[in-house]
Amino acid sequence: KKVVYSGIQPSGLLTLGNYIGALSNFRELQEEYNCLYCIVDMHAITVAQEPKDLRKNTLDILSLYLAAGLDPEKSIIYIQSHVPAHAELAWILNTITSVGQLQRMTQFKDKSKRSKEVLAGILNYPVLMAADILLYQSSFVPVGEDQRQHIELTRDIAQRFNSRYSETFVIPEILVSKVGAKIMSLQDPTIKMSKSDPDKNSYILILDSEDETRKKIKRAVTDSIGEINYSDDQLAIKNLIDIYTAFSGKTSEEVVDYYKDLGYGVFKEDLGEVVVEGLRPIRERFKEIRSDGEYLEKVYREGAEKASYLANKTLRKVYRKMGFIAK
Ligand code: AQP
Repeated sequence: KKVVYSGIQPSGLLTLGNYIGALSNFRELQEEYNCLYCIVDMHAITVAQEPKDLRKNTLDILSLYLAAGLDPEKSIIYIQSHVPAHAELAWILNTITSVGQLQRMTQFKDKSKRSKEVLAGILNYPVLMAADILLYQSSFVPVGEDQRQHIELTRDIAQRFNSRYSETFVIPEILVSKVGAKIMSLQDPTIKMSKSDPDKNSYILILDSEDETRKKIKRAVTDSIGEINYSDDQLAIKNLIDIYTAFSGKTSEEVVDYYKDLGYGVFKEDLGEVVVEGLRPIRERFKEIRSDGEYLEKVYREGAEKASYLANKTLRKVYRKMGFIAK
């Protein structure tokens, strides 16, 4: 079976964008592939984290993984910092990665623009991501469209290593969802929905209350055209249709056909219900799972053990090929 790898940062709770673009696809992949789903705490610290929040967020994301149907019997679910091989391989890959290429990454440019001081961790973020993926000989990486550039870089780094030291890494491919690979802000449809957006109305969190969810959808910006179309001239409506599609399984044509002349009010009202219904099972399971600390610990311990075994195998191979003396 081929390997699927993905991770989510425990940097604040997950948005509808994270859910539609990434998490909602994870469950199905478990049937066909050997999947590893990581909580990437070492990535999260590339922006300042309050230690107690990081601790809480990490267990929240783990619980959300489980609530969304990830099964520790089928997949390896673990916390990045529990497997030191990630940091070790990242160091190695840093030695074959060009600074210029890292500086051209859109995420680096955006994030460094927003911060007073540009830290090396933000620049090297994609190298750690490459290490995550390459350690497990992953073939597919289900992530949102915003991560495409980082996957390209991972491929470059892997190819560079392979050609210098002989075939070592599988060259991974991005796997983007058919709909909703990029969910946009509810307040500005030209930027992606992001949990670090200062405007809370711009995103819906998976763990928002049902009321909040409905309200945020009601408050979402639209336009003055007044007709429902799936078009780049109506980005806000297009985004809402994508969200509707992701939760209902209907196509965008079906949604447009049905709502075309019903007006934005009716559409938003129904969309609120579709999202609330869609998230309800996860929200309910989350509460149960999150309160069972013993179970969570069992899951992440076992996950770390399985992941370490695979990661160390690759790391030993890498060290040997580079000329390090085995101990
Ligand atoms: N708006 C989005 N639409 C579709 N997919 C998205 N993803 C993120 N935003 C969207 C996907 O979610 C996965 C996990 O993301 P992450 O937490 O590792 O990092 P992120 O992309 O930095 O998420 P945010 O919400 O934008 O966080 P901040 O605000 O901290 O930067 C990835 O697969 C990502 O593609």
